[in-house]
Amino acid sequence: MTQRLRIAIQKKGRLADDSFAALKKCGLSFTIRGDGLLARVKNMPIDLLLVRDDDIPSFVANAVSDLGIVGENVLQEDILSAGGKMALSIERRLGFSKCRLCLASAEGGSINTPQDLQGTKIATTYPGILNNYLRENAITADCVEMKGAVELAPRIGIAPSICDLVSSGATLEANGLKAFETILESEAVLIKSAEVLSPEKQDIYDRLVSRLDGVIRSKDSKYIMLNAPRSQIENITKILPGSDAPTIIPLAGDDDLVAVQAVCTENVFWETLEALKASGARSILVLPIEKMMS
Ligand code: PRT
Ligand code: ZN
Repeated sequence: MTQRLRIAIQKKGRLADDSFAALKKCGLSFTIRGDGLLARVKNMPIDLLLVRDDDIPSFVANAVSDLGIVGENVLQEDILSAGGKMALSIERRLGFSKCRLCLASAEGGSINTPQDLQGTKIATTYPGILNNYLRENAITADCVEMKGAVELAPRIGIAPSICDLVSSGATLEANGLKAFETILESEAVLIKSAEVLSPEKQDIYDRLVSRLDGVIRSKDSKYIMLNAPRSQIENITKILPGSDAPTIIPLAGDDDLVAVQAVCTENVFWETLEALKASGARSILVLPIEKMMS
């Protein structure tokens, strides 16, 4: 029987949709049904284990699943509560589900810097990361562990400050709180069990990761096409963000103008187009790139 690579992903929540989308962009075809714990990928020997995000690191460390997609915040917390080590490795940073684990306190209150935390209480769902931070910064404070709704802690008198995830900042603002320190910048990561994969699974893994690299790289990449005076090629190449040597094509019936085409691996902003135009570029087109393989 063919061996199937198993990837643990969040079933429902803030990580789930982006994880599904990333895998679909890698060409995996699957359907997620109601209560299923396992989704079978139809066109590759891969199964998706659909679980709560908190279970993903331990499933991977125990080789219940070969791979997992999880937020670094959950991963770091689990590693710290496991004594600093788990039998897994981070293979790729995936660039989605970005958020910050922050210290926050009442707007206009007396706690405005990490030093102000000395001798106070801090409410959090991340006691491992928080205690580690406090230790490293020689701050003595009491960590009050909560399972959720941490943003309510100051208002109901549990603790004057909190340590919680922030993305847009709207939740803090709605609760009269302000962030004054970031203790972890988090994004989704691909993790892999330390257990050695069978050659068959290794093969599937290599194919998947090479596709994933293409997806990650093409995310901010654009294909730029423009016409420019031949004398300006050097200037224009310098302006194109993160591009290798562009392709230069002569234009029929015109000795001065050339067509320039390049893959830009960094974001192309309006400012870039304005700078290109100021250097004599015309008919500038910016196209999305769907897939990349080097
Ligand atoms: O059910 P399960 O256990 O799987 O999910 P969960 O409820 O534990 O987690 P979920 O789905 O809420 O989040 C999954 C992961 O998404 C987190 O572990 C983070 O890695 C990532 N993520 C990204 C976030 C946020 N952004 C985020 N904003 N997780 C939580 N939040 C919460 C935060 O706790 C706070 O309550 O959103 C609120 C703040 O958001 P803003 O936009 O108002 O600042
Ligand atoms: Zn969770």
